[in-house]
Amino acid sequence: MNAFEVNFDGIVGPTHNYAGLSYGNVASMRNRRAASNPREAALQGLAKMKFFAALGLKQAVLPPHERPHIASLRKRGYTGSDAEILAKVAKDEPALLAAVSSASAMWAANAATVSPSADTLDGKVHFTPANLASNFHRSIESETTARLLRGIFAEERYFAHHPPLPADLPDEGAANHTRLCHAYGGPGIELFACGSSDHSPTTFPARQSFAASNAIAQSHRVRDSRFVMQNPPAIDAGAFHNDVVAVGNRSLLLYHQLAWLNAKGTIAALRKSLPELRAIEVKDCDVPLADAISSYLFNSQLVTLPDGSDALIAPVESRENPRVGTAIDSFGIATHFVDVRQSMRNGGGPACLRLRVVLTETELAAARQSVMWSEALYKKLVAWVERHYRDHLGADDLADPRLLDESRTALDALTKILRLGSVYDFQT
Ligand code: SUG
Repeated sequence: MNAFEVNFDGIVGPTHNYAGLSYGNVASMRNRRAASNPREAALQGLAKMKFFAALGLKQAVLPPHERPHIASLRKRGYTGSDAEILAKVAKDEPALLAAVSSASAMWAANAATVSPSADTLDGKVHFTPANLASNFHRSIESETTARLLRGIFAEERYFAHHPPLPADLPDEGAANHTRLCHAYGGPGIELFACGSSDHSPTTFPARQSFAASNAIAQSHRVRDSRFVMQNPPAIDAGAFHNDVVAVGNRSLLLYHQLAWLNAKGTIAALRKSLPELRAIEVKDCDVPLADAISSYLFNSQLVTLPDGSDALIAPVESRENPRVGTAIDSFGIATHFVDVRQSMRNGGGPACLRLRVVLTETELAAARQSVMWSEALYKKLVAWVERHYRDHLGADDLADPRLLDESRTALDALTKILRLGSVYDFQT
């Protein structure tokens, strides 16, 4: 059956800011309290999607989440009107306000793990929203993500939705999940990268647990799942997700030499099932981990163009690093560069911004069409961003009650553009 990879990109939300919330994510830590530009961030994301669609790739959008998330504050004991709650949390717990204001849902690679129907025993596409339990500001995404995915992929004949895993099984979604296959519509091997219980990083935490990856592989009824352990020194260098040190698409796998424990054994085993596997190892002497992480080379999107050729969509930062540039030249893959600098400053590159969903033609037709990309939708979204988004946000602005109103007005308008119905807490 003919199948496609559809990239669902998270639209950057109106409260995009730099709060230094992610321990182990070096860009997030470094840019703490820098001023952000939400308008530019959202437009950069939309420009990337437009570029993808122009390459002939299938593109779709996921809306931002409601932020600041007053419902999370109420769960933590705050009472009164929304404006009163905002004033109180700004005074008593500014770090909590920053956490409930993060636009981190833009990084849709962390929204869920998706297993295409060709990989699963029941022939359905399976979804598990990530619990993102390692960071509070991210953990509050899973409920809305679950609601959105159920709304977009509603047809029970084709789609199976699982609840997020319990918090003691930390799960970061597709950022640690790579599907390798001969053709999108044929059976795939699902490779899960996770922290090793025997070898812990010394500085930063491993965010993905083996127990979580294993639970997902089981509940999705994946025919062929494999597990590879993240290399603790890579996590300590800032590879908080696997997609910071590896990327794969169909039978092409690009990975850093220090990404995994036992990379060689893993590749050899994969090759037994997928003989045409082309695994490109980038040596640490050519691109040291620090350069891989600062340039986000591996956070490129590796895609198959309509003519069957491969293309790499890399962040502009990787062009600016000579060692990385030389490595890219050696791959022999057509490479395009995109500017998502606003997101990059929080540790989110091109690949972080999208959730890959492989769908057959029938499944694609059964999904909600109003979130699928078109030139008309692009124009509407640009006008919407220009109308509702600020071009400057500092840490103190998060306490501004007008920002809450502006964000809600913007999201209310967006649900109409995307014809999503009421998906936010403030709408119910
Ligand atoms: O979870 N940054 C995100 C970046 C996620 C990148 N995603 C992938 N690699 N797939 C994170 O660390 C920073 C927010 C702040 O500091 O304001 C943040 O959440």
